[in-house]
Amino acid sequence: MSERMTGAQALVRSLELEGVTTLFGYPGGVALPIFDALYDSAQVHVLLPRHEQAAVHAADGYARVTGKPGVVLVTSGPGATNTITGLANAYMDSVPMVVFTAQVAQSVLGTDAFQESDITGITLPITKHSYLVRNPDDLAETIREAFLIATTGRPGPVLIDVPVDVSKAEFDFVWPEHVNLPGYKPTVRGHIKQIKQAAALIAEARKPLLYVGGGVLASGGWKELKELAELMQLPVATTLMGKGAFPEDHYLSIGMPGMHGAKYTNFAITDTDLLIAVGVRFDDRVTGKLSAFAAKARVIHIDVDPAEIGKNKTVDMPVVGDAKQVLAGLVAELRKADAEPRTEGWMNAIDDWRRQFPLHYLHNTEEIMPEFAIETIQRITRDRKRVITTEVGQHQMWACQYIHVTEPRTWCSSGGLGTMGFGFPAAIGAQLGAPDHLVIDIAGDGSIQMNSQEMATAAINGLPVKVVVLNNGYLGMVRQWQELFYGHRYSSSTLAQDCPDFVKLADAYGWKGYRVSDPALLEATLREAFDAEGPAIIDVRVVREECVYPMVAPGGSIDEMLGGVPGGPVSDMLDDDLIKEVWE
Ligand SMILES: Cc1ncc(C[n+]2csc(CCOP(=O)(O)OP(=O)(O)O)c2C)c(N)n1
Repeated sequence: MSERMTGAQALVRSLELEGVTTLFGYPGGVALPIFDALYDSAQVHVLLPRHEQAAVHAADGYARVTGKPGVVLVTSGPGATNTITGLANAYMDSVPMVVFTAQVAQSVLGTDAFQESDITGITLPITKHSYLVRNPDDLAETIREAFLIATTGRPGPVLIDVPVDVSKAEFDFVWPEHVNLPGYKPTVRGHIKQIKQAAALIAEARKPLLYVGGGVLASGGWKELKELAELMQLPVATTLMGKGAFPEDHYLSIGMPGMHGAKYTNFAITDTDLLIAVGVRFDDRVTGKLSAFAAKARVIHIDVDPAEIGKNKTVDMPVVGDAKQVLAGLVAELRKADAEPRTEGWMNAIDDWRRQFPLHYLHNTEEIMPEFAIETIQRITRDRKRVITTEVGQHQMWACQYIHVTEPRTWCSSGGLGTMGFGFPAAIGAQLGAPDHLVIDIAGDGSIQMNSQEMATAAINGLPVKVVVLNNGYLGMVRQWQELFYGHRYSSSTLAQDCPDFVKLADAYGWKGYRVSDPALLEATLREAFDAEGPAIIDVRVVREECVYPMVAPGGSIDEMLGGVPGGPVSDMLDDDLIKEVWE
């Protein structure tokens, strides 16, 4: 049955029918008809951030913790262009999202009208799909398609550009019962022959290893992953995007591989005879020098996106399909074959490396070591329902190393794009999606300043997020590279620990603000802030020139790590010749 309404009302009705309850929106001229229609919605709650980039990151955080698509609405021109970093971030990390941009009227489209920008053109390479709606009759179907495309196969952001004449026009709204998208049929079920062959390889292998990424979380396949790992006693390395797909306190968990992975993780990958890659894309931050990555192994690659297979690494056994389904298929085949685990010796070897080369740092009773700060966060929150988000930089890598994620969808970090300024708005979105969780953004003093205006959003909306700033007065990761590879020439990487004064900033926004520089007071300060009722920021003054170790130099092979040997000052652990050789 049809109902007469405007395009803007139809858009809102379509969102309601898609089950949307939260929208991250920032208004402007040509978006006003849609915001006006939203004013009447009892279902869709609109969160007004202070910047459109933050709206998209918040929607991203919301999507990561809920598994539901994030929804954004912005105005044309600058509103639309401000979404670009957020879209690219979501695209790189395969996060489901539908972003509506309002557009100038079609009568002036292409004339450089006020606040016109070709947003579908600009975002073509960073969206899974995009639409320009030319007729109100197409709105509902477009929205249905967009939600389907965003959330199925390999998830990703879809953009819908809505000219103001379309949102103002009156027409007869009909909700399409079915969507038919010829040419869009993601392969969900893996090919049974390939699954059988992969299962046979797993049953035979002596040194198999699961290399697991965000695809497992996107597919909801964590239960099946655990079943497979336990059935065959397979060690599991989880990437930055895969954290939470397998409990990191499990005895089979061997942590994060790659540039700042533990030595034992990278040694295990270097020595494995069967790499079972699930929902990963062989990112260069993981593989280092590709020719040396798992060079002794046969490779099974399971991914829903066929374009990923063989993109970076030659694969022996591809399985295109949804990770959850393929993992379930592998478990079924291995059970049918009564396959027995054969990895005792292999796990012992990995445990030996784990004992010999644990993650470690030098303890300090005078000043707070950044690693100690993160270990403390881990220790005092591990039994709570929590979500950790991060910004980008050294603190992010230390968080990867020392935060042990045990529950799926409780970790949000910008993996592919590496976006400073992501973590705080993502925490706001995560808090909306998981209201009963303690949500903590682990930040650097550089990154937090990229979206600190959102302190207003959290305060006004009663979102009790906590921001822990590891304040080293530097763009620390840049400084680290300059220390190691540019002769300590700290060009444009020095900030000021006292500017801004984060405690005063907290006061300005109605937040609680804390500062701590004494290691003995760290735990109590964090506890007080985490237990405080509203949002809180903790300025943790840390040792300024600490480096993240171990480190694989860019382009180096992952078993040649700098630092990371226990005992003695870190500088003694670095092999200068190796740095030179790998870097040059
Ligand atoms: C938007 C953006 N700009 C620049 C960079 C490059 N970059 C990567 S890490 C980093 C420094 C981050 O500094 P901070 O947030 O203080 O964290 P720290 O490394 O000190 O822990 C920079 C500038 C980036 N990743 N994102």
